[in-house]
Amino acid sequence: MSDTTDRHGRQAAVRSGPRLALVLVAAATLVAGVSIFAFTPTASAGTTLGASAAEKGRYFGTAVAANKLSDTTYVGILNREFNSVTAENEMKWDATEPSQGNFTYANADRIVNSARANGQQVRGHALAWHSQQPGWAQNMSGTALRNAMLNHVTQVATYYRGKISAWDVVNEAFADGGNGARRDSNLQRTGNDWIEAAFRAARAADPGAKLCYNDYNTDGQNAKSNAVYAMVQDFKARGVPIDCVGFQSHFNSQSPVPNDYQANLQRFVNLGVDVQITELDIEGSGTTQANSFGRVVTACLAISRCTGITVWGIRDTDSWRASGTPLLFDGSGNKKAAYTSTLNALNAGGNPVTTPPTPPTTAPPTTPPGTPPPTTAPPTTPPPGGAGCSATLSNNSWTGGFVTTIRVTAGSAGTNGWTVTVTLPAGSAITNAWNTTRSGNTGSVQLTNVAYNGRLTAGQVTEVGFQGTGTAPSGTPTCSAS
Ligand code: G2I
Repeated sequence: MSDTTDRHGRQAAVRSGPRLALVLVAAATLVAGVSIFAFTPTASAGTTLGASAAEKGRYFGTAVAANKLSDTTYVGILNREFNSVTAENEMKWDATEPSQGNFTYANADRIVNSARANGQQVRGHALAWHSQQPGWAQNMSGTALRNAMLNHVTQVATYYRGKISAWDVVNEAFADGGNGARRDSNLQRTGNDWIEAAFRAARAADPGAKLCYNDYNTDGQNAKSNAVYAMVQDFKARGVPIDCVGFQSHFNSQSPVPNDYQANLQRFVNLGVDVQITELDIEGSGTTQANSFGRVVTACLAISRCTGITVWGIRDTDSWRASGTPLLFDGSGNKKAAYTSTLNALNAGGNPVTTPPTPPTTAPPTTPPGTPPPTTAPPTTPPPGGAGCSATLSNNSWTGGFVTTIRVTAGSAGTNGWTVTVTLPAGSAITNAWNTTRSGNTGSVQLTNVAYNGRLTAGQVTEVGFQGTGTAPSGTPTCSAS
């Protein structure tokens, strides 16, 4: 993530010089009452959306459709203006697991590979959602559906591990209307804890990705956003892994930008999560539309943990509601007034991002570069595990299920390979595992290294994990090295 930010930030600084004065004047004119002297002394004005956002430590992204990556106008704007992308449909359940257990990533990979080649980060959208489920999942219920959903979350997040800045782990799980209830769906009918189970599975699969809850009609304070707020508050209190809340921000004349938009974002930040604008589009045209985009961007930039903005498409004709002309570029790819107000608001705003680092990853400790190999005799106290290896386990549990992380530590001789034995309580079963090959799924289960994590140097640590139904294992697993 920071690579992207740095890269675009530096590009911005280089590119912006000759046009700086012009853009500053434009910004000052648009944002009445905001003095240009409010800029920090080193700030320069970005000339693209991504570069300008990067100067404030943020990203500016767009939804991308894989079948448009051969459209040169589309790709030209994409790679000039944006430093984050979201797959519009290609990472959804129906696209990635069309039949149960068969995962297809070709279209999503086209988007991810394009993004990586162009220094753009990728938001993952969406792991668990009532809509755009494959037919086989639509017809499932109960434990079978719960396990299928958790397996889906685990498989997709594992496949893209290390490539996703933030996942929409759960999308649109609350009902519209006045009572703040959960949306009825096959997933909801598997039990109210399906959302936290999905978040736990996502964290175990990709510990480096920020994990977001994402929804619409939550952009101001109302019964629905109050219900999401209460869920996030509860998750934070109970240690359920959640890092961010996405506000889709689909606006039109019936559903305009709420007056308390910024206040609503801020109250979520006050719970200890980042906020992101995830699917911004605003139907309309001309100055009215431009002002609305400016308000949204200004609100985000005023909030130190509003980490980025994604618009839901590039040209009006790319939009899921094209007739509302809700985007920043017209059908020919020309910049609209809404583009100019968005860029000006990015250049004029606000507070730099201050957000805690992403959750710790499980990379093994590395020896600092240049450290000479030890010349003294081997230590008399061998590392944990002696010449073999040792293992510990930790659990994230919920009613009826768990995710277990196993830490394997090599002993003083290092390992060429290892096997950990864990005993599951009666009635418990492993549904899937990662970074390991397992024998069996109940009772005494052996977990063996895979190709890339068998060779460990003395004291080196690697982590593997599994997910299961029933009660989590406890105690200390045994470890044998080869
Ligand atoms: O509906 C707007 C967005 C609301 N929030 C979640 C987003 O995931 C959602 O995106 C839209 C896509 O922009 C549309 O492109 O989700 C729609 C489906 O709920 C997408 O539409 C679907 C069409 O309904 C399908 O007929 C079509 O096969 O796109 C599919 C792929 O082009």
